[in-house]
Amino acid sequence: MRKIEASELIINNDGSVFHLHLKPGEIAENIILVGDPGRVEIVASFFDEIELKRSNREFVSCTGKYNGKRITVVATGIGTDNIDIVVNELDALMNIDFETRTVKPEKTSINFVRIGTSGSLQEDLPVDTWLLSDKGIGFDGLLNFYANRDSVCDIDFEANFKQSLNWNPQLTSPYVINAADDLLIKLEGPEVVKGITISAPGFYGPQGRVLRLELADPDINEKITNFRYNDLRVTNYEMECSAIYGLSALLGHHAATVCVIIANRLAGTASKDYKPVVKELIKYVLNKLTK
Ligand code: R1P
Repeated sequence: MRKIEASELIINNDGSVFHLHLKPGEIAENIILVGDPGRVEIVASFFDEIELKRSNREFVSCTGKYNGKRITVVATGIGTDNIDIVVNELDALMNIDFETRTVKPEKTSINFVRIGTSGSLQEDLPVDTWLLSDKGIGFDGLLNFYANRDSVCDIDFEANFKQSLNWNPQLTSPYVINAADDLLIKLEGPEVVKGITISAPGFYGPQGRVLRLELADPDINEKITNFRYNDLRVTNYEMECSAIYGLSALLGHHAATVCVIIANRLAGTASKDYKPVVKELIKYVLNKLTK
């Protein structure tokens, strides 16, 4: 069996994994991912019991119990580069034996639910909407570094999207991944709207925002808003969903993302106070996950 070298999976002196500072056995099979490290405390405030809290850089985490079920919450910080670290290290904690540095023969599948914030690309999705992402579209390119990415991607959607947008080859080729059906079923309800989410590798240019710099494709947001494929439309921008879906699909985990819309890019509006709405969404997800 292949031994994973110390340089490839870095284990700290206390036996914890390099960035997350968590040890094997310290994470649950249901994991909530949030961007903002401050959001971990809000999720943990609902727990009936706290088992442990950890923090290193932006990777703040807590494991506890809600409705009698063990749950871990981890802050990823911003961006799909951080998702590469968080999902690979959480998978390693679950599926790699840290003593022998070998992959365990029996794999444990993790449920990842990201609770985030997002900007809407459709006029009829106002601020405060809860948006559950059926698909993630990666503008970030992360998944393209991994073998077999085509086996988990919606290749037809990708081709159609690129053709319809007259894709500028200067931009990284997008990848498209579905959420896990079982988690979508768990999380859906009259309170949430389903949509398709773009994860961008930046907040300004990569989401079509112009402050002082012009865009490589100035019409990109208008083309995205008007794009239709089998009656599907793209609904929102954020910065992590695609990589969570992609890495989960390749590793055999299940993933879903639900975000509060805090800005409507077409109407030019932004929420004055989105935090209470995020708090309500956290409660909603915790209840749905532990039913
Ligand atoms: C940008 O401001 C950040 O907010 C959104 C984006 O995905 C990005 O991480 O999500 P979070 O509120 O979960 O961080």
